Amino acid sequence: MSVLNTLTSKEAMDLEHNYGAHNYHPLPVVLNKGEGVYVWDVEGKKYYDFLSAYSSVNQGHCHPAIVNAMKHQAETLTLTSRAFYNDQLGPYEQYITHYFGFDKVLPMNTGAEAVETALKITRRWAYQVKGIPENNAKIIVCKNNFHGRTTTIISFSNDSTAREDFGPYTDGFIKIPYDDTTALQNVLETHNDIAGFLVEPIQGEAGVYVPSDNYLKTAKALCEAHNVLFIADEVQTGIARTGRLLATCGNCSCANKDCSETPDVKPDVLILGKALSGGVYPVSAVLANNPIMEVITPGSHGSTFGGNPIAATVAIAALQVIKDEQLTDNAERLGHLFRDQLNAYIKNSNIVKLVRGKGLLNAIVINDTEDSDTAWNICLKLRDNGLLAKPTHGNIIRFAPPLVMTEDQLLDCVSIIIKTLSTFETS
Ligand code: IF1
Repeated sequence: MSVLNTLTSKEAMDLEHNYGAHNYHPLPVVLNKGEGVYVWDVEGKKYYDFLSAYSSVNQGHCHPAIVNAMKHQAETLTLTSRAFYNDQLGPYEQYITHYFGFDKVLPMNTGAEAVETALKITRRWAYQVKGIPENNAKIIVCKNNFHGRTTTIISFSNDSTAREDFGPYTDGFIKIPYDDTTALQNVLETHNDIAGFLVEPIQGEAGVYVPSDNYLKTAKALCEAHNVLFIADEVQTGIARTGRLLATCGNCSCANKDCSETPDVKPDVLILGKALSGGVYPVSAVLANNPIMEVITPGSHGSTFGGNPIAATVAIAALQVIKDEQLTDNAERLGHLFRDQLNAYIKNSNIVKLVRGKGLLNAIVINDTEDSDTAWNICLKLRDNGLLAKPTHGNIIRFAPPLVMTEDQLLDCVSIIIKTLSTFETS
């Protein structure tokens, strides 16, 4: 331990470079501590975290209620596998199904595993309930989606970096443009072998692309009319991130006053991950009602770690923090403040084209080409000025701080961002 604690940033980065596969290109900063909205690097410099581990740390770093739940359970019982019952899983299953308003949950670990689980449930439902002939079931997905990195999931990605030379790919997916209900309707009307429609309520990796107002509601209605399952991947958008408990804001328990302004969309299959644990442990889940979830029978799906006692106890604590600290409302309020402040700056800016997002899932689009290094350089400068963010698609910077931020902290962050951007203005 003492050796690790005395590493410099340079030494830590060299070790990762020499001994780790090169599957990432991290911003050069080496972190060793987090608390609330802050992280610290090994040299002791403090930063605002504006990525939140891709919206996992919504409840803030090392939230004491979540960490204490984990500590207590880690000292009591960690893993039994599902070969036996454990005393934490049942209460968690009851808690999370009541929390989101579904009959049943299937617990997994990572987001990609939960997406895979949803695809398997959807296909089985298509054969056993809808009556599609064997091996014919198709699932509609959207262009520029991001749902994870398993072989099947990258089969329906159109990001060449994520899929190149990993073939042969899995069949059975039909890709349509995002935010296009006409395209969805066309496919639904011309095919009778459609099992489901898998969609992100806001496309995160694509650059925080928020669809038009009635998109999800219309898409859900079309699915319903064609007896097709509406599958919402809320791995990134869920758990208060967008100023709603869920970005689809279905039959949820969110106390948001503005909730009725957004059309209610209740997914048939809901996929959660990331912030379901507040970022302390890999916990994901698929929720559905009985007529769908009952297609899963013993032996047809599972995972050694899925539904383990630590995950169960941690997830209850993480969901309870969302309610206790009213993080949905905070994300909504601070999101408006953030976009208002940046929009005021953008009026006179030639380096930033626009800011978009919902709640505290936002992005700015830099006025340069996708292959330019401007956004990367801005992120390096933001780091120097004490705020960590990461570019996506070259010219877009995502801003997703923990939802426990205060208004004063947010205004401090806005001034760091504006101070940084202004050094890139060409005028
Ligand atoms: C990486 C992005 C975020 C997701 C949705 C499933 C998963 C993710 C909607 C899979 C994961 C991640 C993974 C991370 C980068 C990241 C990401 F930039 F790619 F788009 F969050 F913004 N569905 N998103 O966003 O979850 O298996 O990773 O637990 O490095 O791949 P996972």
